Amino acid sequence: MIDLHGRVAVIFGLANQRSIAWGIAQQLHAAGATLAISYQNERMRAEAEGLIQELPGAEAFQCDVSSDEEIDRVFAQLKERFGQLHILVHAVAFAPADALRNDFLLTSREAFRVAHDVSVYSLIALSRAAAPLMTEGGSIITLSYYGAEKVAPHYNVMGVAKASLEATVRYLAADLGKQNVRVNAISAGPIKTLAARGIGGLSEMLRIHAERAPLHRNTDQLEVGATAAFLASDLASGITGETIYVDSGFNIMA
Ligand code: 0WE
Repeated sequence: MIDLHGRVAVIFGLANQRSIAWGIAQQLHAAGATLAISYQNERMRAEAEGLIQELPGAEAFQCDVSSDEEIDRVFAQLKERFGQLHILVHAVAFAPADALRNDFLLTSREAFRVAHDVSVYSLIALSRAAAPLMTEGGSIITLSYYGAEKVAPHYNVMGVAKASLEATVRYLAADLGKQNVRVNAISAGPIKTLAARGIGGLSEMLRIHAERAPLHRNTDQLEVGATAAFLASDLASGITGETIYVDSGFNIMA
């Protein structure tokens, strides 16, 4: 069993019970980590706080990662409350719905900007804010998707943003290695989350995924959470800058 007792983790991206952030929170909690969990805004507050209360000792924070001021404020709160930090989880992505419906060719400058700001730049900003608190070394974990590598229908500008995110993981890993902070991505198979719900044809995607994947099933949030717990732990002390697939093996198939 992975042991994260005495480690403080902050998780960004909790929306509801289906969130990958929630699967990760449950597994880090089971491993004994002290949790701070952040949700985006007032609208998400009631649902997020209800869930966070289910994990004894976990504390709720509000932060919209597209705001530098809100990031500064939440890390000041984390410093005050915990003093130091060991684990940062970034489970945040957004692109305007239009950009995921129309041809990629039609991607607007604004949709490109928003997708990269929310889904990629936020990892840089959060890592910079977290690094000074990671005085005993640390582990930064983000979420990617196969559409970063291969063209996934309708994933469009998100695929380009995830490619940028995976490159960002490597550049951050190179910078932060000197303070023993590791940075990795988990590339999860498709999962029915709030972010995926809006998309047409998700059920068919899940079916095809389960059919073609070596394990002949879909991936769930707790499996992603288990890999996050591993990456957060000393068992992964030699792994940084990597993208690890947790997708029932789908990505290896021709
Ligand atoms: O990364 C994701 C979710 C990305 C996402 C989804 C939405 C839908 C609603 C980002 N922004 C938005 N904005 C919205 O307005 N996934 C890996 C899940 C996902 O999203 C897809 C997928 C899959 C899989 C979008 C199109 C095609 C496949």
